[in-house]
This record gives sequence, C-alpha cells and structure tokens, in this order.
Amino acid sequence: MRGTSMKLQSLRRTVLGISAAALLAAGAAVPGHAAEAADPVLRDLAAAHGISYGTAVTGAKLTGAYADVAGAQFDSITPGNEMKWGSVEPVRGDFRWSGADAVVDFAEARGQKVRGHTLVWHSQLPSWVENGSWTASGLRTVMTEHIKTAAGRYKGRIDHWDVVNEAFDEDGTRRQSVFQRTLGDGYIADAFRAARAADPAAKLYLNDYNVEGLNAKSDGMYELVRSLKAQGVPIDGVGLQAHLIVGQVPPSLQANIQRFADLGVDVAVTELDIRMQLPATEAKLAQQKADYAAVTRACLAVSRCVGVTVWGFTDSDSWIPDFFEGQGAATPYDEGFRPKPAFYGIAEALGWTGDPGPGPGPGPVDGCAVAYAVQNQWSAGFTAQVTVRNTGTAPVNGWQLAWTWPSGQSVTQAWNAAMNQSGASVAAANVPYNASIAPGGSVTFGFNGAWSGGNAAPAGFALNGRPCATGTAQAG
Ligand code: G2I
Repeated sequence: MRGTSMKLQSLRRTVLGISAAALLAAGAAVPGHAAEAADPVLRDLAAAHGISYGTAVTGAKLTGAYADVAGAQFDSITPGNEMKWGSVEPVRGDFRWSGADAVVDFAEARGQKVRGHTLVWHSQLPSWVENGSWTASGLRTVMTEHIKTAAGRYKGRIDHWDVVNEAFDEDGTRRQSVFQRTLGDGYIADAFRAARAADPAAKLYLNDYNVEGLNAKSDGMYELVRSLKAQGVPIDGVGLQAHLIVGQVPPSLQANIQRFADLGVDVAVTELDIRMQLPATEAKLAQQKADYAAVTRACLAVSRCVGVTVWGFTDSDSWIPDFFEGQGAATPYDEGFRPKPAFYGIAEALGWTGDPGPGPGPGPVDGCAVAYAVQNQWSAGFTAQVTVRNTGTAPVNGWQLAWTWPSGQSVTQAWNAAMNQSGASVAAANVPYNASIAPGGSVTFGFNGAWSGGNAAPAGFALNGRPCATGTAQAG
C-alpha cells in the first residue's frame, strides 16, 4: 500500500494543549466553530444502535485537545502502532510495553474498549523475525510465544484482537509472508488457537484491506473463514479495514458484510478512512460526507456488524499524506480538530438530526486574495511570507490554503500555519489562534523552503478550495 510521497513529518504540526482547541473539544465556543454546543457525540449515537464507534490513535499524542476528542467522541480505541510486533518486541525476548500500556490505560480511564492491533503481520515486523533463518518449528514457537506474551499481558482488557493481519494478496491467494513461507497455510489456525489460550475473553479477528466489497480478495478471505469455522478454529470476527477513496465506497459493502456474518462471525470496519486528492474542495468534502455515512449505514444494516473504527480521527494524524502522494483529508476532523462534513455524515447515519451549522471548516469562502513574497533567498534555501485576505462578506472559519510548486521547491519549516507537502502539492492550514479571518481581514504565515534550478512563485492559490486573486492581499 505504500506510495511514493515524500515525508515531511518534521513539518507536521499538532496543536496539542492549545486552549482554544481544548475548549472546542469540551464543547465550548471557539471562534470559527459554529455549532459546538449542539455537536453530536458519536459514541452515544452509536450506542443507541448497539454498535461501537472507535478511532485509532497515536499514543504519544494523547494529551490536550487530541485526547479530549478521542475520549469524548469514541467508545473504542485502537493503538495505531504501539502494539505491533516491531514496537513491543524489537529484540527477541525484550518486550517494551510502555507505549501500548499508555493507550490501554487511557481507554480504560474513559470507559472505552480496546482493539488490539495486531499479533501476526508481515509488516512492522522486527528484522530478527523477518530475516531470521527459521525452521518451521522455530518460527512457530516464536510466533506462539509472541502471541502468548502480548495477548497474555492484556488478558481481560482487550475487546478484540486483530490476530492475523493482511494475510491475503489481491487475487485472494495467501500473501507470501515469512509466516506463510515457513509455516504454510496452518499458521493462521495456530495463531488463533494461541490467542484464545492467552486471552479467552477477547474476540479474535482476521483483518485485511481491499476486502470491503465482493471481489477476489474477499472471496479468498471468505473461503478461509468458512474453513476455519468448519474446523472449529476459534475465530470470532472479520475486520474490513476500509482504506477507501472518495466516491468509491464499494456498492457491495453491505452484501459482503452480510455474507461473512452468515458464516457465524462478527464483522467490524476496523480502519476507515476516505482519502481524496488535495486540495480538499467543498464538493469533495460533501462526497466524503456521503461516503462516511454510507459505510456507517452498511454496518448498521447487518446485525452482526459490531462497529466502525476510523484510522485516525483528525487529518493531522493520518497515514495517508505520507503514503499517497498528493492525497489526504481522509478523516472526519480537520487538522485543527474541527469536525468536517464527514463527521456530520456519520452522525446523521447514526440518526442525529441536528444542524451542523454553517460549518466548521474548511467552510465556504466568498472572496480571497493572496500575496506571496520571497523575502530572502540564498544558495539552496529561501524564506517566504504569505498573506491571505478575506475579500468576501462572510467570515472564514477555519482555512486551508493550497498551491502547487512550479519548479520543485519544498517547504522545510513553517510558522503560523500547519504545512504539509506531498509531491508538489502544498497545504497550509490554520493553527488554532488564526483560524478565523473576518471580512476584510487577513492572516500572515511564513516558511522556509528549499529550491534548486528555479524559485518561481506558485501560479495560483486556493483557499478552502476556492481560487484566490493574487498579488493584492497586503493590508492597505
Ligand atoms: O498503512 C495503514 C494501515 C494498514 N493496515 C494496518 C495498519 O497497521 C496500518 O497502519 C499504519 C499506521 O497508521 C502508520 O503510522 O501502518 C504504517 C506502517 O505500515 C504506519 O506507518 C509507520 C511509518 O511507516 C513509520 O515510518 C513510522 O515510524 O508509522 C511509524 C510510527 O509513526
């Protein structure tokens, strides 16, 4: 699934601990957010239908506003990376639990379920496992010991374990992981048996991506689940990851959930995100809202579908921009923790009938102008300043300014904006203290960049998807 986009993690800004965002999460008034007091609570709406709504989290970010939203809105937490083999047992027999412990403690303190992710997976495997020269019995021992230790440590505290993750290739045959190559088809049954022995109360899941609709891969998974059930292997559920693309929710999603349910297992949507080509526009965000609603409705329609987990609740904590060049905006909250239309799509699918208000950002913009100035330039670097003016009549409540570099420049460090670059596409989003631009008002942010060959200004800018005039934004 890995794309080619460049990583700009050093540029990623979180807004943890910023008081405005914390207030937002607590439901109080924040400039630029219209409907806080009436905002729905997904975990309550979901509970009324007997399903769960969860999120993956980054354990190290569980403080401030990020923690507030994760705790208030969701009833299930999945550690995004902290329970993976490479995180917990990087060296054979040397277990490191602090990251995973912190996530489990967080969830328990808020009455949330925990999805354990994941016990046996070909990726994020420590090299001593992936590159060891194993006999079958040697690797089987290592695998079952790992399961026994990890599932045993959290015995009674994990609601669902993703016991085996991503075991299939796209054609529905087995992925040739080190486990498959060394142990053969039986490793999956062995892993489930070991997990059941280690934590009898946890629901044990087989989890994969691109298995949401009826297709060759989900057929392979279906056949395996059927045969595991027939052999009495302790499997309780199937996880459909659902890393989807805007406008492309598989029409057969509900039918596929139903056919797994009919085998006598639970089904969960375990890693939902719905990505788009950046910049986000109102039209794409509206389609994304419909898509999040459609996935939620498909789960509600099948009684054995136990819930949905989003793979990161905020665009500031999503794997998508790092893995798919030029894509992002895949989650229900924007980078400043404002609920997006997608959030209201989920709520409406769960029966909420309130008014989302004019709209937490990125909201409509009825006029904008941008002034872009390189202030300083040296051999390979430069400093630029960008002023964005609201030339319309309505306030801008939450903003994202997008542009494309004409000659291969890149952003290296930003101030007064949260900037991400993927390929040549740049997105600069407000930080909590400059989210609102009154009519006639402006905001200014700056950044350092790298260039070589040429350093021409971008040809155009779009504010929340709307093209802006250029060259006229400076305060008069
Ligand atoms: O790839 C998306 C998901 C597909 N299904 C299984 C999930 O476990 C997987 O999650 C992602 C995490 O969201 C990413 O955060 O798995 C990726 C690795 O395959 C995670 O990315 C890794 C980066 O590749 C590392 O460079 C980074 O050190 O995250 C690590 C921790 O931030």
